[in-house]
Amino acid sequence: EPLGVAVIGTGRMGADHVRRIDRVVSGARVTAVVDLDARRAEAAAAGIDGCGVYTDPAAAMAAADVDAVLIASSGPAHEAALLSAFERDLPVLCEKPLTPDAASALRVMDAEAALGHRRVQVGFMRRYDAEYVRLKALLETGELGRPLMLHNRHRNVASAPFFTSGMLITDSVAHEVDATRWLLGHEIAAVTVLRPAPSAGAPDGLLDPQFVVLETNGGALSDVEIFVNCGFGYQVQAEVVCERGTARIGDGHALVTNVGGRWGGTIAQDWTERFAQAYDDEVQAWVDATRRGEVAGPSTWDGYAAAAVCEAGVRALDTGGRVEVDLVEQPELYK
Ligand code: ISE
Repeated sequence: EPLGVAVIGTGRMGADHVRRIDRVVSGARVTAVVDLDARRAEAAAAGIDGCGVYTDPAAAMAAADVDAVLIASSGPAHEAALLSAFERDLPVLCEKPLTPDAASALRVMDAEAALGHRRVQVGFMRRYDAEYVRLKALLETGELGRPLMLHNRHRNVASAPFFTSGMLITDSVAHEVDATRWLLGHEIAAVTVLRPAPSAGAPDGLLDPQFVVLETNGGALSDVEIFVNCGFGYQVQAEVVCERGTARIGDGHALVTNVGGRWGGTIAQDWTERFAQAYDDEVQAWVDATRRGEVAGPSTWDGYAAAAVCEAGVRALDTGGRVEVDLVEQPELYK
């Protein structure tokens, strides 16, 4: 029996995940879609045999053919959906951010801990990207020595109209927060945010780009250029500098052309393109683990830690100062 999945939220990511489960992933089918906008939900369900259409997440979760939940609604709606899933003890793949701030992430973590077992995989898809996976494997060999610095660049063509200056951190740099913690195996202890005069290409009032410095409890520095209105393409690059060598990913040199007196290649235009394979592998891994009765991948603790770091980052942006990150003690369940 394939896993029956309810997809909550049918915006850009949700609609992409519906297509993915329907056509790419094996062992699962979409049995329900949920959106506050019933017409959008209907459009997402069109062509999928027997797929229920709902406007209320809890109602979808109560359906007999729903075995698991993929949450892809907006960040502020995640907490309620997660708590409803816990009430039914349903496995969840929750898009990042887990929740928008540390206090709500903590409530979610407490509720999961009360179940006594993990139920949530958080959608930090970079952990499934082939280049990131190779970088982590290389670091783990120890060949390069201890990591000293990680330089990250994160560029989007254009930001959505609802994007705020804080969202450059909570929505975008959240990925580098997780990648830094995962690659280095450190927690992030403090955040500083610097910024140049905003780009003329950014919407009025949006502080874009920003330069974020993360200090880890393992004595490493991770810096992030976040530029969400760069205009030219979607780029995610990382270079780690270790005691005996460096390693770098994201140059996108898979295909280099020489033509008309120039050499070059193309640049992806958004994350669904750059990370297409990572999303496929992430969702497949979630389905496979769920069918085995297991939970793997980024945990609620990872989602909480990212939320706490991002919250400190937004304070650092607002105050111009260095803000320390205060994490609760890690519950046994996540060790
Ligand atoms: C978006 O929500 C994502 O998660 C993308 O990966 C990121 O590049 C973008 O900046 C975010 O807004």
